[in-house]
Amino acid sequence: MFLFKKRKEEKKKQEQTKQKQTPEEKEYLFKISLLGDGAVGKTSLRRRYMGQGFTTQHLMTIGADFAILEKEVDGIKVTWQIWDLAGQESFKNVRNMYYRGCFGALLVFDITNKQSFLNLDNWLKELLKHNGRGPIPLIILGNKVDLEEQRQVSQEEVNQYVENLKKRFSKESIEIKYLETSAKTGLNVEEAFETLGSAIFSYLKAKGRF
Ligand code: G3D
Ligand code: MG
Repeated sequence: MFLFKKRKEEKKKQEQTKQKQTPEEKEYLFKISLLGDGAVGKTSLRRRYMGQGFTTQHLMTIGADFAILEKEVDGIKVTWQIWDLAGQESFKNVRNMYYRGCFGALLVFDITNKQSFLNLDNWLKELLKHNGRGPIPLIILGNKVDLEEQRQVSQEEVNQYVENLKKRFSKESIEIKYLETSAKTGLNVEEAFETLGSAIFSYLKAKGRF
């Protein structure tokens, strides 16, 4: 009886300290997913961002990789859990685990491949269906901008798409942004993840979970 009471008191104390922690002292775990057709550059972007010193686990049964790394966002320590499809972009049986609980997503298309842009909506639909959290921050990435001369998707049409999404989710406290990247040259790759990280913090603040 006494032990039970003591444990309860300890737990209460722990919870109180947790509440008193400032954002700088708390530890954040951000699960995010890279979405988009095969060959748009998801894995390359992830590798480019992570550089050296990360661990990737391949989950063979679900056809996905996930990597864990620590990087600061807005001066706050964040443990990122970055999910990436392992070459099986149609993976009907595993999407639950892939999407469930994500705090944000990078929706990637290839600017030299129009169809990969048109398919973004399907990826988004999937995410919303299986995420279990409702709309979450989204960064749209037009990748392979180093191949500008082969461009098939204009910035105007992407901006239009983004504006429509913003209207669609105007009642939600989520940010949606568009960036053009190159996993080859590294252009905007850090920015893409950092922008998503900041957007996730804003989302958590709006939900009172910061
Ligand atoms: P995926 O994970 O979305 O399937 P990958 O895509 O990262 O495997 O990339 C598919 C191919 O596109 C790879 O070429 C990769 O090198 C290339 N790629 C990825 N990002 C860029 C980019 O920004 N610019 C250019 N020029 N190529 C890119 P290979 O030949 O290895 O299949
Ligand atoms: Mg890949």
